[in-house]
Amino acid sequence: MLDTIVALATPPMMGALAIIRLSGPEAFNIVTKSFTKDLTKLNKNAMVYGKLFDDEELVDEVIAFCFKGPHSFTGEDVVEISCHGSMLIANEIIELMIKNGARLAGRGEFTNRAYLNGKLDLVQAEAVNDMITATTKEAKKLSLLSLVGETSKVVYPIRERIADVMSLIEVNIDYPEYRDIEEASYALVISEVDYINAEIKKLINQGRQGQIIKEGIKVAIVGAPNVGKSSLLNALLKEDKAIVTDIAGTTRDVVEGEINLHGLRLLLLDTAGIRESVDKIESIGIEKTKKSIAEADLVIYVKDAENVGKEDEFADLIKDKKVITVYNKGDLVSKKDPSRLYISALTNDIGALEKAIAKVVGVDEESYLRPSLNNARQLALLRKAYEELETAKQEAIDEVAIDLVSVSLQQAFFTIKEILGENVDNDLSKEIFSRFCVGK
Ligand SMILES: Nc1nc2c(ncn2[C@@H]2O[C@H](COP(=O)(O)OP(=O)(O)OP(=O)(O)O)[C@@H](O)[C@H]2O)c(=O)[nH]1
Ligand SMILES: [Mg+2]
Repeated sequence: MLDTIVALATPPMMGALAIIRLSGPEAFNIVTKSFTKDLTKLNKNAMVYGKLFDDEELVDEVIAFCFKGPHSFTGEDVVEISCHGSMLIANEIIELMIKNGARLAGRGEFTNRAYLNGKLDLVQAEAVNDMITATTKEAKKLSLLSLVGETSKVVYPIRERIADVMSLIEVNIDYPEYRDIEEASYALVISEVDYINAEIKKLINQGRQGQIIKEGIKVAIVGAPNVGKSSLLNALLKEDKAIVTDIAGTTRDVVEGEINLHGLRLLLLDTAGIRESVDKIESIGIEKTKKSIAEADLVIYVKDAENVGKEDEFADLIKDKKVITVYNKGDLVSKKDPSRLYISALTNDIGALEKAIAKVVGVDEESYLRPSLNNARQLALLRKAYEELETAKQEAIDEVAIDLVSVSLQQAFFTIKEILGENVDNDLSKEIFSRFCVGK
C-alpha cells in the first residue's frame, strides 16, 4: 500500500494563511494524533475546526478540510490543514506530521497519485502543471480546458475509430467463413486510415498553435550594423532597454525582452549587427547572433530603408527560418516601394510589423478557445500514431497478411492511448470485443 505524504500546498512565504496537504491511507489518523478532534471516524467530506498540539505544546489553531477517498483530488484520504500563514508554523506542522508517520512528498506526487488512482488522465495531470506555470491569460485558459478534460475528449473519437477497424479485422481472422468481410478489410483499412490521419493532422496543427500560445516564440532581430535593430527592440518593448547610438557595432551581447502581443508571448532577441569585424568583442557578438538565429522561431530581418545594401548577406544564415523583412527608418524616405514593409523604430511606427508577426505566426482567434494537445509529449505521440497508421495503410495497399496490418493498427491504438496515459495492456481485448455484434 502507498504511504501517506505531506507537503506545503501554498507558496513558502508569509501570508494570511498557509495550507499543508496530506494524502494517503493514514492521513486522517496522522492528523488526529496531534489534533483536538478525532478525524478517523469521518466517512464523508468535512471541515473541522480544532487545535494542533505537539505533545503538550499548542502549535496552532487550524481548520482541517477532510476529503474521504475516493472523493478527493488524489482519490485517497486527503486532509488540508489551513493554518496561520507563517513559515515557522507551517514547518512545525509539517515536522509534526512527519513525526506522526507521514513522508515529505516529492515533486508532483499528489498529482501523480491522482493520475494513478484514475482521477485524472495524463493530459489532465500535465495540465495541472501548465496551469500553475502559465504566464498569460490565454495560456491559462488553454490549460484549464485540458484540466477539466476537454482536451482528452479530442482523442476519444480517434481511439474509437481505430478500435472499430481493428475489431472488424478481428472478426475476419476469427471467422474466416465471412468472405465478404475479408475482402472488405483492405479497402476499409485504406479509407479509414485516410480519414483518421486527416483528423490527426488537424490535431497536430491545432496542437502546434496551442504550443505557441502556451510557450510563446523566440524572435531574433537581425540585420547589418546601425539599421535600427536595438531601436526596434525598444519600440516593441515600449521601454529603453538596449543601448542605441549612431555608432555601428553598438550592440555586442544579445539583449532579451519579452512582450505580450495580443496574447502571444514573444521572447525578443536583439543581436549584434553582422559584418566583417576585427574587433574581438564584436566578433564574439556576431557569433552570438548566429546562435540566436539558430534558436529563433521567427527572424525579423531589419534593413535600412534609405540604404538597402547588399541583398543576400544574410541569405545563408536565415534560409531555413520564417523571416519577416522590414525596412526601418521609413520616416526618412518619401518614395516608398509598395511591396516593402516600412517601419520607423524612431517614431514608434511599427504597427504594420506587429500585424505581420501575428499573421506569420498564424495563430487564429479560435486557437485561444479550442482544446489542443499542445505539449511536446502529446505532439510526439500524435506524430507517431500518424506514422503507424500510414504503415498499416501501406500494408493494406500491398495486401500483406491481414493480421500484420492489424498489428500496425494496434500499435497506433496503443500510441493514442498513451497520450491519455491509459493502461494499454488490460483493456484492449475488452474494448475490441465489446464492439462485436456477430451474434449467436
Ligand atoms: N530616422 C530614423 N533613425 C533611426 C530609426 N531607427 C533607428 N535610428 C537611428 O539609427 C541609429 C542606429 O540605431 P540602433 O538601434 O543602435 O541600430 P542597431 O541596428 O541596433 O545597430 P548595432 O547595434 O550597431 O548593430 C541610431 O542613431 C538611431 O537613432 C528610424 O526608424 N528612423
Ligand atoms: Mg544594436
